[in-house]
Amino acid sequence: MATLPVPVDEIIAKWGPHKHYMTKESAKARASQTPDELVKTHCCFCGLQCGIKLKIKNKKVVGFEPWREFPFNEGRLCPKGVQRYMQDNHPDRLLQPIKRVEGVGFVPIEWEEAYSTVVSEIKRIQEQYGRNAFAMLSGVSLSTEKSYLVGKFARVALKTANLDYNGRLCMVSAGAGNKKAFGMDRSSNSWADLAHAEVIIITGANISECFPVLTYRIWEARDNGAKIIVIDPRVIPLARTADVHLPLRSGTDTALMSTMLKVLIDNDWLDHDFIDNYTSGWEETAKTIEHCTLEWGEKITGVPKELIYKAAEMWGKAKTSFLVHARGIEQHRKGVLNVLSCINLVLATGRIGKPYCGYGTITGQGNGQGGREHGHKCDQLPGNRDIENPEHRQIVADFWGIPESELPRKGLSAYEIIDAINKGEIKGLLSICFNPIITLPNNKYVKSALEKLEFYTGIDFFLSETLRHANIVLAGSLQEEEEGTTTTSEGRVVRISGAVTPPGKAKRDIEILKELAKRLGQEDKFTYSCSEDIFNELREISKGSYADYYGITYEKVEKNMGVFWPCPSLDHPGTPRLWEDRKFKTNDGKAHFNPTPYQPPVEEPDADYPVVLTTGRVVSQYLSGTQTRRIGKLVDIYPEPLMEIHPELAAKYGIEEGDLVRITTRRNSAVFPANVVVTIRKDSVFVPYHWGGVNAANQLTVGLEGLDPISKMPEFKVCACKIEKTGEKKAKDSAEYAYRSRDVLFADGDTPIPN
Ligand SMILES: Nc1nc2c(c(=O)[nH]1)N[C@H]1C(S)=C(S)[C@@H](COP(=O)(O)OP(=O)(O)OC[C@H]3O[C@@H](n4cnc5c(=O)[nH]c(N)nc54)[C@H](O)[C@@H]3O)O[C@H]1N2
Ligand SMILES: Nc1nc2c(c(=O)[nH]1)N[C@H]1C(S)=C(S)[C@@H](COP(=O)(O)OP(=O)(O)OC[C@H]3O[C@@H](n4cnc5c(=O)[nH]c(N)nc54)[C@H](O)[C@@H]3O)O[C@H]1N2
Ligand code: SF4
Ligand SMILES: [Mo]
Repeated sequence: MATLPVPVDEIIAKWGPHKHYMTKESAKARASQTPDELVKTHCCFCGLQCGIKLKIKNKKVVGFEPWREFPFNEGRLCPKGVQRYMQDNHPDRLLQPIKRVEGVGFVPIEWEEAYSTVVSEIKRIQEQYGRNAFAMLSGVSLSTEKSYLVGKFARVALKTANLDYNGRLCMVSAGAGNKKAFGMDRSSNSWADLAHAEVIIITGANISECFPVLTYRIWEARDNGAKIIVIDPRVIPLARTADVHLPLRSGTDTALMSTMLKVLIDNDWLDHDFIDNYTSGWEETAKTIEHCTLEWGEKITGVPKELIYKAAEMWGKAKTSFLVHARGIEQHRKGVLNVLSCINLVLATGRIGKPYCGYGTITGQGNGQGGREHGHKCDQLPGNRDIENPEHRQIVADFWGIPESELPRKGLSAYEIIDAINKGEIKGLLSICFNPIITLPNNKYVKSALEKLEFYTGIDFFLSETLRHANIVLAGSLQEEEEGTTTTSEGRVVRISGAVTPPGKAKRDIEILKELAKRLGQEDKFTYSCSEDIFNELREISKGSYADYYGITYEKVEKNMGVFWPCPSLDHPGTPRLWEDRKFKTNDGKAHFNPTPYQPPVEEPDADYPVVLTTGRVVSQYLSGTQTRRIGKLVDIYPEPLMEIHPELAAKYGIEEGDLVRITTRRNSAVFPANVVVTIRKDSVFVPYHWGGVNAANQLTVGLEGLDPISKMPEFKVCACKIEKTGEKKAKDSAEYAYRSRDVLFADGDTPIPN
């Protein structure tokens, strides 16, 4: 279904330029108000989940104060954390449900009409095409309670197998790697250990921009004498002060890690005791890298062999070390192999499960950790249980009061759901906390899927670009409008406070899901009176599982400012450092080495598409930008997507700063202003992906063929492109441009409607 056309100029005439929304002055005026109350909670953005105090005045969030006692961030916040409160009371907030009326636009409706239409459409589609023809997409900006509830709602009320979540774009390669190697999916240590490690490898993680508050732990480590190794095709801010920076070509991480491991073997910088007693698979893995000489590594990765050797020597000779990575190595067709190649390096030197020794992926979204444990993945049940395991199925079915045979089996992953919609196999969709038209790769395919749906509804507090395609949008709640918990990237369960109530007629997400479940005939399975009831159910259900929350209660979390899972009993203190007992959760109780043969990316540069395109983030914008592109001050920092390009590559194409450049891949073309910087490889360009429509980086990225065969994660980090100057220059007022472009969907002319 196409979105309804309203010219952009009309929108601007009605809503004004973006500064109309939240000016610096109004922000200042708000911040200076004396609050009635300060509520301790956590940032709604990245996985670090910094502690913050929200200022409440007249039952509204009007500002923030640092929460200095919270042990991770000790009051520190990044630009997004500082500005997040401006989403509250934002004029774009959805204040009641809206429905699409062809030829008119979206019109406000009452909840009764919204609920009854949604439920009758769900029933119609499932009766006509089968239960699995109605799918659900979810997200892990949601609290753990909401994530758990979504999993139960989809399986028990919707009775569909086709539920998946946005962690499919984010956490799943690391999750699958962790499970293969350790039998459990959590980073091994709290960040406190990082500050005392002798050597730190940071690969594919732009910590300064994406996890800004973690930077101070790295600085602390450096003050303590640590050597820092950064692996990234760009000279990211941390690389500028690193001891070694390995500027590898995107998509070559296993080659780099295997070459480093070979150096460790050749120099016998190995922990034989650990390898012999606590691991399996070493001989086989070591054999597969015999050919990975420094010369081979240099050829594949483009990193000088001396640098690879230097990094391996630093790592090899250290007594304590920490390796962290994020999406730079994970968002690849071989993301799981990349993760395993990092784990091999850690295991070979036995530096895990000891003080100041650790390994971990830095979770992305606010609840990237908690949300990936409790069952809204297509192959997972709560407690990180396996939906195809008969024993696991029985435990969960018994808790939910349904026969095991009625519990749906493994469904399609996020992008496969889009594919199935395009193929006509899925006809209806309910989304919550996901904006796939901006964030899934080759997004033309996402748009065509949305146009094919017979019925689409979603729950959000803003009208996202994806929801502009919906039939009905249900006005939901911000993080601070509902009690709950999240689990930080360290594995620490923390409390989210319901500081305020949703504005207007908007409702809490949990209330919406409960009401839909009731109308689908399952009221007795969703009788929670508060978020804590949901948490208590998931505590019980997770008992004895791979993600054991049983011993964690709201009271304990509040008292201790967080509890690390696993926490199997009420008197258990929680587990900040994993594996001290060397008892891994794999079938043989050992940590597993895995062979990680080098495979090239789906697209290598060639004569037609000679340049490597990689995508990622900037500090002031968050994910699809639905939230951060509405906060004027964050827009001012970085108003529109720019294409980073090295001066030498730019010169080859006659490109100068501010020139508009057309990037073309095998899927599509898009135009971005050039940002000529020396901080990127000479064969690559980088574009951040937080914008929609003509500015979406995901017009260009590799779709279905780039999915990792194990994790189904897309290959966002590498594809082949060609670049050319358009002959035009960047718009003068980029803030105005940013506002306009926010509302232009696709180059083919269709435009959205205002809220
Ligand atoms: N400001 C901001 N912070 C965020 C977010 C946000 O949107 N904005 N999102 C949050 C979320 S959900 C996530 S997942 C995280 C993401 O956090 P990160 O993964 O740190 O962020 P990215 O920018 O996606 O990618 C990281 C780096 O990978 C590098 N890279 C590209 N290709 C390769 C490769 O092949 N190998 C290696 N080794 N590196 C490569 C890029 O140059 C980039 O610097 O950030 C979280 N924090
Ligand atoms: N090219 C490229 N694409 C990428 C990436 C990349 O590096 N490059 N990174 C990928 C990664 S790591 C990620 S995590 C994804 C993110 O992709 P998405 O999850 O699609 O992005 P979000 O902006 O988080 O979209 C979430 C939506 O949920 C809403 N929302 C937030 N909190 C709540 C809540 O509590 N309740 C409700 N009801 N709604 C809520 C927001 O308003 C927003 O509209 O993008 C991926 N896409
Ligand atoms: S570092 Fe992450 S959690 Fe902390 S304030 Fe910034 S966005 Fe929020
Ligand atoms: Mo993410």
